[in-house]
Amino acid sequence: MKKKGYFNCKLDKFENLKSKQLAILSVPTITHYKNKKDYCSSAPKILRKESQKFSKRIGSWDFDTNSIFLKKISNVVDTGNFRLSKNSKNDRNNLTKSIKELTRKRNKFLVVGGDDSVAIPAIAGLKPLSKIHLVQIDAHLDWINKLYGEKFGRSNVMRRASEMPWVNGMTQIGLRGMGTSKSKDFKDAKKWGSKIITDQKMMGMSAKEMLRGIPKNAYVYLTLDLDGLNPKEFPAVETRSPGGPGVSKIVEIIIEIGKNRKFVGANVLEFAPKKDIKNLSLNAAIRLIALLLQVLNR
Ligand SMILES: [Mn+2]
Repeated sequence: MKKKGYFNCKLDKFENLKSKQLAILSVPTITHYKNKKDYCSSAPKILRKESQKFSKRIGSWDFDTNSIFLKKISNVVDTGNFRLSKNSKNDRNNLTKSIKELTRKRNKFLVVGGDDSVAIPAIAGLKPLSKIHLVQIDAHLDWINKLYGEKFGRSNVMRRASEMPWVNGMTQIGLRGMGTSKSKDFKDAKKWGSKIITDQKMMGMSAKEMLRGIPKNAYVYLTLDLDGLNPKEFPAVETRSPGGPGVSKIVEIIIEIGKNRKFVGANVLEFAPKKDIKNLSLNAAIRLIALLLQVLNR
């Protein structure tokens, strides 16, 4: 039997992508902190396999988008598993090159990870679009300059993004509790102009209010760290942060990004399969990936 991709979409080589097709890239990891264990590089394969069970639902009614579920799946191409070398700098460059090629040709894309470090080379690849607004959903600020001697790890994401001239703005949603960020990191983020919507602030806010202020002409990229979700709905993360938005709130935000905006791509990162409880997170991740495919593929 021929191998298939997410939701049984076509699985084909990156080189064979045609214009306007929506590409899925699976990236197990990129830049590991040397003192940390691997906890999510198996995620893309597990998610792909699970999503294939839902291919039976293609044609069902999707109540999130009020449309037929994955009606345009023929336009989606799974480009397989990103090949990693033993050198994270090489891997970053290769991923950035691939994403640059996509953005230059105006292909929309979804990156399935992998840990949050995957976001850095992905955002770097958005360069050809020149004006990008990032929407980050995360329990953490990720503005640390260097951690454990590394500048491209999962806690350095938004700091590195802020240094990219094509990143014009960012909205950071869901921050709470105490991460590893210091007050200087927070001050730098504010000074740079990041719009920070903490868990406390977002209570009672609609997605529309949260995203107000994103310039109408800007391209929007969503970087979703799944630990941004409430761990009672999404326990399968390395660092469980009590509180935070549930799946429904994330759905609302994704739908809102897709409205009247140039939504070019997204990444879904930090699913740590071994930490899951009764497939709660697996199911939630599948719903969010399906929604992103629906919204990006319009
Ligand atoms: Mn995080």
